[in-house]
Amino acid sequence: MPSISTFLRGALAAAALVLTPNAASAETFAAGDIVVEAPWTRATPGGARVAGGYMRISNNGAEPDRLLGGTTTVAPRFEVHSMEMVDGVARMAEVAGGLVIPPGETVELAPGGYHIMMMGLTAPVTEASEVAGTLVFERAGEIAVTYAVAPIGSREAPGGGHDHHHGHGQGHGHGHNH
Ligand SMILES: [Cu+2]
Repeated sequence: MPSISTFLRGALAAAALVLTPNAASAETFAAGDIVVEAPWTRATPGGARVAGGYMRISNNGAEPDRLLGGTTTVAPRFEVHSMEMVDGVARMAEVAGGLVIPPGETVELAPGGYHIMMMGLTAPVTEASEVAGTLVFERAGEIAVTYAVAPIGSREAPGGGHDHHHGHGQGHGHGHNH
């Protein structure tokens, strides 16, 4: 008959196996009612001064919040931008007053639309770069995030999408609320 400690070791090993896929992807960051999923940026060509950043931001609270700004390890300036086509030309502009995240909704920052802009890059971003920083929200406060880095010119997050199910059991260890 196995001792209780053998049993516990087995249970802990099983728990570790279940948690490993989450820990390895490490792509959800949260504070208060705000959840930030899958932040990513892309490698920049030599001489580039700016890099965009993308993510999904969900507000699980009952009040609107706003993304006001932030910091990154790769550039001294951080702005929240919109992008729209004006007479066939893509125009970026800083979002005045911060990007509103309505209660119960998810706002997608993606190429061609809202994004964060890291301005005045101190070195090129490469796929080996560690890009980290903070996002500052009006209500939720500061959230520390790390960005996955996609290849130069990439239009989507590294890994090509966001629904990875490798056959691990449903309902274990995931923090998703939608
Ligand atoms: Cu921009």
